Amino acid sequence: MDAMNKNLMCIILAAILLFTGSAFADTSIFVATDRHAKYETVNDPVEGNDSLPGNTSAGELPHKNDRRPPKKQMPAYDPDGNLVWHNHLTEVLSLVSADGITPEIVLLGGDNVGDGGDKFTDVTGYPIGAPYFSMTSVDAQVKYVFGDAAKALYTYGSHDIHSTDPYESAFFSGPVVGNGYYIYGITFSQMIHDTDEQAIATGYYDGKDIVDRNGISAQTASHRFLTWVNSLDDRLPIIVMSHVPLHANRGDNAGAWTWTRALNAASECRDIIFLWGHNHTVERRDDGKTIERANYRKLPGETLIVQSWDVDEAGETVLKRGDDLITQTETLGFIYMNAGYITNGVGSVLTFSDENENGLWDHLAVRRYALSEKEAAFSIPWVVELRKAD
Ligand SMILES: [Ca+2]
Repeated sequence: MDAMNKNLMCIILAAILLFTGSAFADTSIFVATDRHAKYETVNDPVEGNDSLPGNTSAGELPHKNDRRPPKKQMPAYDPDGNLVWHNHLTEVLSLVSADGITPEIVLLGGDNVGDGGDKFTDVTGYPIGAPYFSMTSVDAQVKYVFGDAAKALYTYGSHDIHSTDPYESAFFSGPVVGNGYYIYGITFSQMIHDTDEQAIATGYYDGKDIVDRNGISAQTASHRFLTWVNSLDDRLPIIVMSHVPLHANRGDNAGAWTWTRALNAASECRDIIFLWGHNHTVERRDDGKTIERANYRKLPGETLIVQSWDVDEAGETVLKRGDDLITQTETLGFIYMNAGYITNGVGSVLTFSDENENGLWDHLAVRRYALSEKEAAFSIPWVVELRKAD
């Protein structure tokens, strides 16, 4: 389809929506990544309590002396009311609730783990700090604040390998229908290059998401994404949650170029907001030297340097994982934003509004909720116009 026909299709779809849409009140989504719960306790030791459903086994707990001092943290509860891990999730969610906001969806983008330090390794022996844990403890925190009013969605991150839950019931990828928008989840393995699928077959990567029905590489997953987008008869916005970012820095997202082009193609007819976590160097926003600070938020029209790959003379794909990264510079058609790190006490609330009451969202306001004053200084709301559905 050439560009003119595509624009024509956009206009026709918009006209249909104008006559079928209905007005609805503002709606919000809470987004964050990287929960990284600690073994720390406030006043109720977890050690020895092996009755917590799917959450601990005594053999997986570190020695008491390994525990770091308690910080100002609210407790997390499992569905039976037992005190379990401690992290900032309930605290940040409580800030949102105190503001009178009950989000329609709580969207957490991976690394939902407890903190195992260096005690747990992946199949290559690399320490990934991923103890056994249950997603019920994460779910309990969301319910602790919002009850059943907020639907919780979790994408799979690089530290979630020892989740004791079945992958399909605990995590999601692909599309979820929201109130006048879509959510789209991308798992950790869906950001790798398809050459690495062979590595999965030989056991190089064994994350739980290798069973994901929406693909286990950027190539297969982004193809399914575009197939889904092209099947839609609307132009509603999409909130994309990927644990791994697109910008090149750590050498661990060789599928980023593939996804960037797919998201740009989809952005021709609809507004897309891409959210990410994983790269913790972005947490230190006062560190002017980090190259990631410039990638904290990008708007359509700005450029992003993404990790890519080469093809050698024999036609074989060349991937680089170290400092000698292979990159491409792409102009973004979509909004690119760090979701916030629960580890650091930061989350974001995205609020859609329909000022002209035509049943389509006109603006998206993004607000940070942060436990520390330093991060709160970045919480000034910013608003983008959602033009493409009209
Ligand atoms: Ca509107």
